[in-house]
Amino acid sequence: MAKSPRYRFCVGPWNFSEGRDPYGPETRPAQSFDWKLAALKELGFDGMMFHDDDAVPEIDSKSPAQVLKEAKELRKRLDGEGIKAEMVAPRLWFHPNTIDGAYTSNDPKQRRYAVDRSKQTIDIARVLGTDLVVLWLAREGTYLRESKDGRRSTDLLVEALDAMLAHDKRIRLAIEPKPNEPMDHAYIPTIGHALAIAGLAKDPSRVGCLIESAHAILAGLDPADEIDFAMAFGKLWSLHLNDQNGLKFDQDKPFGSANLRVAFNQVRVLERTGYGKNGEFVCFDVHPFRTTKPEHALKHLSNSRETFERLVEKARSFPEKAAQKLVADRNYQDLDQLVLNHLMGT
Ligand code: GLO
Ligand code: MG
Repeated sequence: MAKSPRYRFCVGPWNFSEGRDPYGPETRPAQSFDWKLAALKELGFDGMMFHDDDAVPEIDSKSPAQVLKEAKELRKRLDGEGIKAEMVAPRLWFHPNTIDGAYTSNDPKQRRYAVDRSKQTIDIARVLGTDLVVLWLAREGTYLRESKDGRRSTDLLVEALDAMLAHDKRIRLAIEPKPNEPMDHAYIPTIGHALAIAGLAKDPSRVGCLIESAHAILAGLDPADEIDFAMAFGKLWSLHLNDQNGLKFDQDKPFGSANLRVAFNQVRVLERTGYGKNGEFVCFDVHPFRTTKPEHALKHLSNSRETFERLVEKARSFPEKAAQKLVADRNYQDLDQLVLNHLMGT
């Protein structure tokens, strides 16, 4: 397999999932954190992503001091294993206080809960040795348009960003947009929205973004273009590669599984724009197919990485000169076939 020394790989504990969906229970047994950490090492990955309650389980029942103590213990474990914590994300979509949204809830007490929990996430990130906090704004949107005021919600989101930025002068916030699911419509559906709202924050230089392939596809966009756009702003601080077959629920398929060419173009722009050169990780936000047997439950991760590495090879060996000639001649017909032939290996 190709070696891609520039890239560092990572996944989150939730990517070792058990197959539950809204219509049926788990199809594989749950594994412990230790098992997941060992698996990640065995796969040769370099980092792990954390929700706040992945880092400190049952976080809501613990005192701030206890939370920090457990975070410190985790840091020790990770250092001992040579695994970096890539980011920490506040899980603002499980707790009863987030039922009507978090930062944009109509209830001021619930909004306070969301901001306080996010500040604690920042404290955990600091202990784990990362300056990156990811905000997947899961419930910041509406089930029905009339239930919230979009302008006010934008102001509330900016207020929340400012509160987090003020809490720690070094922390960077990466917004992970997604247009739908679990909401009907989300307030920050695309990278354009994420970078625009970053501009309203008190310190825009510390608000950037994270692109997930499936989320871009769900917005009807090309993930490669989203990557190029974010890189033009110097704001792509993390990446969730996966795949998605059209406008359905969020499928989190293995990278390249649904559309190899779309995957190729993502890798091509990463290569072209130098993603990873400042230490950014390539994360796979993928899940096993529900039918997957326990003994195959790591394949979605190793396969995603294999596809990525092979596409890096394809990007590096792309017949650039021949392609440029066809571009100059406006011969997009043959350019199309050149790409297909290259991918098919002929
Ligand atoms: C779901 C998101 C989710 C986030 C994770 C980190 O659609 O992709 O997996 O990436 O919670 O914030
Ligand atoms: Mg994601």
